[in-house]
Amino acid sequence: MTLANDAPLSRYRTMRRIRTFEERVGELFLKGESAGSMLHLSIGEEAVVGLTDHMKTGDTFTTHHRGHGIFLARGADPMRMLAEIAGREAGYCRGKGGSMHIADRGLGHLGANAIVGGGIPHIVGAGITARNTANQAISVAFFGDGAMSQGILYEAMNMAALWKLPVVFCCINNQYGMGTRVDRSAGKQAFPARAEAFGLNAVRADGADVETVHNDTQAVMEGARDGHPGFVEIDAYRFHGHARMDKSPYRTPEEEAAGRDRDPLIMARTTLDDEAALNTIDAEVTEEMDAAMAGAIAAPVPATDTMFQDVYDPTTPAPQPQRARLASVLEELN
Ligand SMILES: Cc1ncc(C[n+]2csc(CCOP(=O)(O)OP(=O)(O)O)c2C)c(N)n1
Ligand SMILES: [Mg+2]
Repeated sequence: MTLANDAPLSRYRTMRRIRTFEERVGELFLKGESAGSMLHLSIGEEAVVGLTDHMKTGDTFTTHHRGHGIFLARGADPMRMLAEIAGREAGYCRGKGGSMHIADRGLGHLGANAIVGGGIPHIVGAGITARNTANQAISVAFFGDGAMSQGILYEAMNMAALWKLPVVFCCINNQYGMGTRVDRSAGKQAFPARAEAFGLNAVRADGADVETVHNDTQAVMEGARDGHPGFVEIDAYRFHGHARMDKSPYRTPEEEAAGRDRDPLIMARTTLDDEAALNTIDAEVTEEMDAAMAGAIAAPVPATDTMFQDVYDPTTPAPQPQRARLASVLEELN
């Protein structure tokens, strides 16, 4: 294998890890092992790896509610992620954050956020820190097309441009915000032009092809490191429903088939054209994710007397009404 081919193959592996991980998340729910049903799968959006491959150790990021794949691409341990989603003590937030509030400062993950657009302003703060400490880090906010209609995005882009912050706003446009197609929520879909109007470098990349995403986002990512904030739109398709319970009755089978035809994994397989190497990667990833799944399911849940730890700031008064209520429920059960 040539060196030049290593990076695309490694990007394929990361995309395969995301795809298989998300399939296991779905299985976790079916087995009744997930903590809740609001699980948002990023299947179809794996080509974001083309952008995350421009990030380095020390860079920070925030994600929206559909951020499992991004965190995996930034080095997350799939067992600890599945444990978090399953509400186990071994999870990244000791099982108390779950899929939509996962965070890990060590890996630069400043937090997933269930509020549409909620994680966007945080990167302005992270960008100020990076600029003031001159640590060469960039901060990236990942969000969906739904956040393109949130006012906070425009305040954040303006401040980033004004203060020349090393940040990138990355919109993963999967064509839907819950059941609303993007052309019914955006007056005009020229999203990069909106960012350019604020003074950002901006680009739209084809999310069906991870190598195109990688090439087309390079200048914006490098520009951000030099203090010129950027905006990237990755054009993708949400393969499944909004969350586990959504069967997408608002989409036609024809539309879904056409959307799933733009599969970044199939595109990468075709481009790489190395059946044996790709099949080996697939088998290794299956083994890795099966082990992660088994480890997460076997992990213990947090002890009930730690229920409020990590949830409330230790300096705030204890939440007595909830504690008392919980104690009485537990007493009844015992
Ligand atoms: C401020 C706010 N409004 C509404 C919701 C309910 N909500 C949850 S996800 C979602 C759709 C988000 O769509 P998008 O930003 O495109 O992300 P996607 O789910 O497609 O990844 C909505 C409206 C919310 N969580 N926050
Ligand atoms: Mg969307």
